[in-house]
Amino acid sequence: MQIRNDWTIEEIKDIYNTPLLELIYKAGTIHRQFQQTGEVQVCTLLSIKTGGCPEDCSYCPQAARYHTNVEVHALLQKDEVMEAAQKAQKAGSTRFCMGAAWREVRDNRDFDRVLEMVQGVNELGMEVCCTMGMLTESQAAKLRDAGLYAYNHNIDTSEEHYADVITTRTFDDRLNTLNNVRKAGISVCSGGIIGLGETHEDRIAMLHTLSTLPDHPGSVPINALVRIKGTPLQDNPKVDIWDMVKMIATARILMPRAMVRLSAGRSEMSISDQALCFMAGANSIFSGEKLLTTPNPDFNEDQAMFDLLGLKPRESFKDEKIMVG
Ligand code: SAM
Ligand code: DTB
Ligand code: SF4
Repeated sequence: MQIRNDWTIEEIKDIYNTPLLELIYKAGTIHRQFQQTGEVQVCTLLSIKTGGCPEDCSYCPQAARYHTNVEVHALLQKDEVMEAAQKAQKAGSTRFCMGAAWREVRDNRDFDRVLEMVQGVNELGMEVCCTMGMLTESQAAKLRDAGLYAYNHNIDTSEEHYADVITTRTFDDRLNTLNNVRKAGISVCSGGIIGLGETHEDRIAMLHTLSTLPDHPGSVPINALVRIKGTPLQDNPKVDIWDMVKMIATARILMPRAMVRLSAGRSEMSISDQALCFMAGANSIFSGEKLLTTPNPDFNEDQAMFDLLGLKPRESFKDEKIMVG
């Protein structure tokens, strides 16, 4: 099977609507062809600048305009970040992702400090990722030069549903940043959230956008909405595990080489729920007691799950090692 960037909506709809067990089997088969089975990438998040964000993303606890329990915190110091990265690395994590509640990156002293953090974490031998909002081409180049491996920037939902979820920026703004990241030679990490009130067509359209980008993202996080008190989406229904499985399996079939990440929502999932996601082609998780601001399974819990399911953590920079060796 070839890697394709020309998927049509109709083709994706057919895959998405395949009877579920058949879909899991197909995705599992592709997973075996393109990925090392039994291997899961372990990533850890740290919120380096928390809350007070000017955007209105209706799912987000960090938007200043909603009254959530998130405590606002200015940009951390480099040594605090290094301590967290070292702790994550000791626990077996190979990718460290720093999140900032910014609309966009600005060329100021905070950005200079982030560049130093990127350099420091890269020197530990971890894959460094950032998620900080919109980026220009020259900012992306500076991050790359500092050692940034990946940049996370989710498209979140379909283009059509986007304005129902966020009004302070557009879907095109998102694509533009992804383009800047790609042009700088940084690995693109982009996915979305389910449970935002979207239809199945919206989910299919979101996967269409991701799988028809000039290059498939290196990683595709699939998040289940974490319902946060005080946000407009606080009373949305809990995401059904079968919907997560369907999204993961479809993403795996469309983008065979991507790391498909079972992202937010794991603390509300059983081990068997998560096992289904791994069978459907997920091969990456966030581990550590916190995502950005909400609880997540800690390293020990995940180690126990890995032992039970016979999974092992993926080593860092594996793609590069394959290319060289
Ligand atoms: N401010 C930057 C941005 O929006 O790109 C970076 C941080 S933002 C918190 C990163 C991503 O986290 C969002 O794009 C969204 O996909 C995800 N996210 C935020 N709140 C969430 C929630 N309550 N449930 C699931 N995912 C969430
Ligand atoms: C992604 O796709 N999900 C992560 C990470 N990339 C930045 C964030 C999830 C946030 C969940 C809510 C919170 O903890 O604040
Ligand atoms: Fe701000 Fe990002 Fe949260 Fe949107 S998702 S409110 S941009 S921190």
